This record gives sequence, structure tokens and C-alpha cells, in this order.
Amino acid sequence: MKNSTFSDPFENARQEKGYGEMNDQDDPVTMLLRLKDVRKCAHNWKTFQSGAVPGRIVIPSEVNIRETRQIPFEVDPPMHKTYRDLVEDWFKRPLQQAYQEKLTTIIEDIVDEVLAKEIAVEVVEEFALKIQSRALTLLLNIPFEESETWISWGTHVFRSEDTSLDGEKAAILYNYIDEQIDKAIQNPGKDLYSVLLNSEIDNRKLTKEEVKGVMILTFAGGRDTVINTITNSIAYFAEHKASLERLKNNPDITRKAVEELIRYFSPLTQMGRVVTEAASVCEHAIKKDSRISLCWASANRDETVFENPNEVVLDRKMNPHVSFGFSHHKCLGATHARQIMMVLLETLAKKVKFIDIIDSEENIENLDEFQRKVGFDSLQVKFNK
Ligand code: EMZ
Repeated sequence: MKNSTFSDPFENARQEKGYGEMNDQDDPVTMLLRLKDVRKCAHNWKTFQSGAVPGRIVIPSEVNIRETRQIPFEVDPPMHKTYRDLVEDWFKRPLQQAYQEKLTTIIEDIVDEVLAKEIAVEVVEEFALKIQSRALTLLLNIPFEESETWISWGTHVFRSEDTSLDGEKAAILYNYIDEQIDKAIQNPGKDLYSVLLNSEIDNRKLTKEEVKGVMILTFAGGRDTVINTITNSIAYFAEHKASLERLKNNPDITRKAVEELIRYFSPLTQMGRVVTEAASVCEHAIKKDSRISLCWASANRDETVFENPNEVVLDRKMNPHVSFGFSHHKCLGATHARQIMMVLLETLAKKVKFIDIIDSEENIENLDEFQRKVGFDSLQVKFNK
């Protein structure tokens, strides 16, 4: 199979019964696989709640490695909106021209760097992680040099090479954020930490714990997701040289191409909810206090919605994908992520002639019944100008 083929492990279960089941640390999950059900349940926060014990709606569950509630994504309405309103404008800054210019410089520099290499480049560590980390300095509005620290942490802050959950590794992030919050208290600036510390809800300042909750989400939510999207896109353009040509000759399709790649790769497989009252989905009984998941990756291949769901159609017209979630919890970082992908595709079209894959190791997520390729542990390529 091609490196850039990401097959759909949910197809049969989605068509036959609409749900799948997986165990996760003895806290089983009923996975909803159809787009319609995923959307319906994403809306229904009263029955399918996000504000459960911190870490429980994440799959694999993080209840054993974190106590801090991530904000706003582990909060339900109406409080959810109070927090969301506080940060919404900040996370729209990627639409500003000055932001986009800086992002372009970051990405062009990295692309120039890999083009100058005579030898193969390992895309995950040497390309995607660098772009993600350096771009994050813009989102946080802090000095560029800080990205060196984050690059040194590796691709995922909660997972290490041998375990899917790594408490020690997670502690590095938590301690780092605690330190940065204390620094911002002593020395307020124009960075996200300081802005949050100065924010008020219900006539009071945000607590340190709340600020930490927003910051952990900002770091963790957009890390492996963005890294995988970048890496997988490089594999795609390496194996579809005509598509890169098409971007060069037809830049108008770039925005659609970004959406399509994000649909096809579905960087976040699923997000859980905790069931607050006995419910039924797809004629399947769901017990109170159990977990369901909104399986974005399956919903994005729903053949009743997407024509040729298993193909990358770069200029796909109708593309109601849910890679960034759905309803009130839809991804806060989506504007930033989309902008990274826009600039990346524009830069590849402008500077890169073709890409060749030298070697690869797939990253397969094990979901019991289902095995899903989410990206690569390593992808060696040669960029050519
Ligand atoms: C959580 C999650 C958020 C979780 C939108 O996704 O991303 C995961 O990568 C983290 O492990 O803690 O932030």
C-alpha cells in the first residue's frame, strides 16, 4: 500500500451497525461512526457531557496522568461559553496579515533548509515538529527562541515511544507551564499567559489553575494533530506529484485542498463524552456514566455524505468534515492550524519541484476492533527544487 493511503478501518461497522466498541483502561467506549449521529450527540451536551472528571473524555483516558481541567474543552454550557468568549478573539489572530507574514517566514525558512540538504530529511522531527513549535510562538505571542525547548520534548507531550500514556513526560509540560505562569505574574507582557492572567469572568480574575487549563490544551491539542497533518501531507504530495503541479498551476484550489487533506487524514480520531442518563444510539443501549466517542475519523468517511470518501479530491466542493469537531466545542486552534496548512501548501507549490520518499514507519493507533493509521513514526524523504 502507498505511504499516503490512509484506509478506513470503520467502514464495515459504520455501514452495518453504526457503532463500534473498544476498551480503554477498563473504561469502555461506544464509538459513534456515522456523521449524523456524531453531530447529533456533539450538540447534546446534557446527555453527553464534556465536563466529567478531567482527562476522561480523552481517548486514551488521561485520568491517571492529569488533574487539571482543560479549558474550555472539558467544560459544558453555560460556563463553556463564558470561557470560550474570553479566548475566541485571541485564537482568531492568525487571520491578521502581520501574523500570516511571520508564519510565512517561519515556514519558508524551514522549507529552504530542507531543500538545501543533499541527504534525506526525517519529516516528523526535522520538519513537522519544527513548523508546529515555531508557529506556536506566534499563537502564544512569545519569543521565537522558546520553540527550541518545545522541539526538545519530541512529538507528543503525553505519549512516549513505548507507552501511550507517560506521566513523567506529561509532568515536564505541567511544570513548564507552572513556571511560565509564575514568570508572567512577576513580569506581565503581551503573551497569552499574561492576557489570561488579566482576564475576568463573573467579576473575578481567572485562577492560576484555570490559566493552566487553557495553556495545557493549547500545547497538547495542537501538537501531534498538526505534526501528523503536515507529515501526512508531505507523504501525499510525494506520491501524487501531479497534485503538487496542480497547486502550482491552480493556486485557487489551495483552500479547498487544505480542507480535503484535513478531512482525509482526520488527525484526531475521536473525542469522548460521558453519558449522564441512560440513552440509546443506533438502537444500542448506552448506560449512564459510561463513555461514548464522537469518531471524527469515521464520520469523515461516511459514504452517505461524501462521494468517493476514500479518495483525496483536492478541490472537493461539499466538504462538511468534522476533523475540528462539531458544535460549541469545535476546535479553537482551527484558524491557526488551517493557516499553517495554507502557508505550507503555498510554500511547497512555490519552492518544491518534487519529493521522494526514501523510507517510512507508520504510526498505527490500536483501537481494539480497529487499527487506524494516524501518521508516521518516521518518514524519510528527499525534497527537490
Ligand atoms: C487534549 C486533546 C485535545 C489531550 C482537542 O484535543 O488533545 C490530546 O492530544 C491531549 O492529549 O489532553 O488536549
